[in-house]
Amino acid sequence: MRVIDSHTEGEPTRVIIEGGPDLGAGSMQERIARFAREFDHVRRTTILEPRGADAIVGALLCEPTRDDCVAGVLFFNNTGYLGMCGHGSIGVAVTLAYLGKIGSGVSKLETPVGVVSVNLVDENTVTVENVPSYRYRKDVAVQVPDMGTVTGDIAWGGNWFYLCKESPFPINLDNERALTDAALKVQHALWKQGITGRDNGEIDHIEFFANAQAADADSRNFVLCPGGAYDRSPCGTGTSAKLACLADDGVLAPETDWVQESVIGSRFVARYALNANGEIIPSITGRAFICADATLIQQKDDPFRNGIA
Ligand code: PYC
Repeated sequence: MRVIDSHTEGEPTRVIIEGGPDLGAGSMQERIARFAREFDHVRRTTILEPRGADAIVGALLCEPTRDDCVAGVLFFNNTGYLGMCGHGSIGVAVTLAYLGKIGSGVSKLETPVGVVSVNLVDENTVTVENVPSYRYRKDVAVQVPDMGTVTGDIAWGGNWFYLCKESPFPINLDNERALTDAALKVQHALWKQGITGRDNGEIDHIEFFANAQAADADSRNFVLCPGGAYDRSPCGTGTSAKLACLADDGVLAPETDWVQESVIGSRFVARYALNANGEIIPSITGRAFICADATLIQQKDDPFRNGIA
């Protein structure tokens, strides 16, 4: 398989551009279900060691079903599949530009949770206009072993998030292990106590927030992804979920910048518009850089050709 690796504000994306599975011509939801059912070994080969790493989000490009989209995109990670991925969409846009498949300006991508647009501002800078995002429940308490009662909001930004206004530890890389362990405990407690998003959607991303470190940023976050890795970027879908909460609380007006710092100090500039139905449409701007243009090889006798599961 030929892959292009990039990172978006530190968070890696690996786009399969040749040799990936043919998932047929169904809807994006049907194709991602087929990917999971019949080709999960491709996900594992692409993301897991010895060829990958836990933090990588993979993207498989396919033919879109809609004429107004340049590509269909299916995102996956070390544990399964994602409906949408903000940093990944920025990585896909920069990859398509690197391959000469898109130029500056707006292009649309079809994902399993809807159409997102990517505006290539320059070869590295992209603004993603995400799917409608909303807060589902505010101030939901969960009992967490060793942490007591934790309170957070449940919001959708293309994935389901539980957003805690307070962080159990200062958000910096020295505390990465402690933050990861705490977020894993919250994630498991939500699962155990049957707390879900709308339609029983599994809440698989956890966010802790704290004050920003840079004077010109609004907030700093730590984001736990479904497979236990933390997001090196401020998380595009997570920042969309945050915007939905801020909008619902009436503390961020439409078309106002919100600068979200990540645990490594990288940043997204985010804002939202209201569509005709009064829904929040987040826009996330960040930068991605190409790191590798590579071929993944599987030799037939390699016992780990499908990854170390
Ligand atoms: O940027 O939306 C995002 C994302 C989700 C998981 C990792 N990054």
